[in-house]
Amino acid sequence: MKYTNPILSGFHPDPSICCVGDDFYLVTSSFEYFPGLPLFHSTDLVHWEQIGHILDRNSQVTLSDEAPNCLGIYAPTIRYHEGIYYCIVTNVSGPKGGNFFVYTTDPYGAWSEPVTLPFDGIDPSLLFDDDGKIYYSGTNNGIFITELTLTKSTSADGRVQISCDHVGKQVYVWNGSGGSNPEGPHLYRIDGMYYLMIAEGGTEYCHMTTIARSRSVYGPYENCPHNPVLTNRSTALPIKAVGHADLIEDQNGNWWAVCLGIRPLGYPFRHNLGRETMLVPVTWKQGWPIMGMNGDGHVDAEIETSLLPCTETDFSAPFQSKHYIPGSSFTDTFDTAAMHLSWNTIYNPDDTLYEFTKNGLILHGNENDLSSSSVKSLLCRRQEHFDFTVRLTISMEIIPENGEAGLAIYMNNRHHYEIAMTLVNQKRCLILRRRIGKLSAVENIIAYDDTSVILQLTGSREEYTFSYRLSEQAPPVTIGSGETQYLTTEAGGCFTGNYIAIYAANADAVCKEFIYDVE
Ligand code: 6LW
Repeated sequence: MKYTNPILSGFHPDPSICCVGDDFYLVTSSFEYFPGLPLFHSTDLVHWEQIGHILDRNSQVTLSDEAPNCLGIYAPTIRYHEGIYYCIVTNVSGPKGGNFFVYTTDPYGAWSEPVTLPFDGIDPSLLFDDDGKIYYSGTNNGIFITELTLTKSTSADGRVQISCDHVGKQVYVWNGSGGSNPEGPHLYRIDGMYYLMIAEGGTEYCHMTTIARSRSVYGPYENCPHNPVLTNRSTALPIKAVGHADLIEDQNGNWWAVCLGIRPLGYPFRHNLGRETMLVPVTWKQGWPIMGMNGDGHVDAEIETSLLPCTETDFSAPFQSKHYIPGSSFTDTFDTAAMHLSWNTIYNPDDTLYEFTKNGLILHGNENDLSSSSVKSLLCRRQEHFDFTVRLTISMEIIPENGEAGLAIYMNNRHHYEIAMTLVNQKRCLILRRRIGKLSAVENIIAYDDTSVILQLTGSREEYTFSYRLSEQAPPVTIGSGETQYLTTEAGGCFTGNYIAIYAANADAVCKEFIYDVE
């Protein structure tokens, strides 16, 4: 049987996974986007459905505009122990940030309020040891391990409550195998040994996964003789920058790693989809993991294996699910106030900016446009494919001075291309604008009298192309395009991938239909 990487396309970095019976749960980082920590479920490790977000209430997380690009929710770890799911993570957001965990007995339901932990640094992980002890591993100029004492109680309404009563001494145990940026640790107890797996080399093209082991939790840790156990650095493989892995043993005793990786557009390497989630088979030899399809420590784009935990032999039929399948085509007519799972806001949402009505979603634009790093009227979803088409039916009865609303391909507030309805010289028009760092250009202005329009954005590896249509039946009229390569992490991004955004500024706009089409 063959599967393809990534298993989660688009911006889904720092994956962490747990196995509970026949079910797998996976979570990825979300940075400044809300809701935070998208949560996925699978029974075969290849097909994933999104069942929710772990941080979906304002009370759980503050992502204010004090936390601009590259801050916010970093590198989670998900674990299951004695009926409880735990997710531990860092909010890298100044004074309101820090390390914390949330928990639930039902991953399809609500997760708890945060339990904060008194550690500096990032990339926390938990190990529930066989002897009942609980260990925290984290990154703070090196990898440290400490013991946590958690107390479980039951509230009056029957809910489990967990507090952290005591933390032990932080012991620095390993600095990696010699690469830069030792980070992203996960500690495991396997066959009586402690294994500490980390990321090294930085999250760019030298990224790698390394491992060490010890009989004692606090070390000394012995470097794996064939480190890095996983890397695509200095190879011609199409997937690059693999690392930040988490290990899992499935119900059949087979081992797997999920890790992040990127798919550059071409040469020189630039990537626009962010860091994506990959799956690799793992075997063990003399107490060390051997990763990759051929045991060569690489992540291939196509992996042939007979070991997946499923009875299917052919993945060519489309995967069906009652939950949202990430990466699938999708139409939103905004007729329900419950926001579709694929939508994000930047920072916690300001509810006054979004109004669901029977006529569609009204975006109440505040004074902040796409280039503002403050809270703005913007809904966005990940760009999950190189090739896609998006159509947005949007109308504006009145356009105030400086008012505009439209459709954007958005990397961050300093890098975005957009088509919008606006006023130029008091006249209604469609405008195509591109901002790349400090450069900003109006590419085209088309006089347009109607109050309603279908805006279209088509993506390819080379270009983002913008068009409009007067109606579904009318052919699209192209008004311009921009190079994909300038909206890439290498050109001005950071830890996130590109988003497709609908937005309004200084105006109210009604969004009637949004179609993301990958056929
Ligand atoms: C994360 C670190 C990393 O905290 O990137 O790739 C950082 N590894 O471990 C942000 O995702």
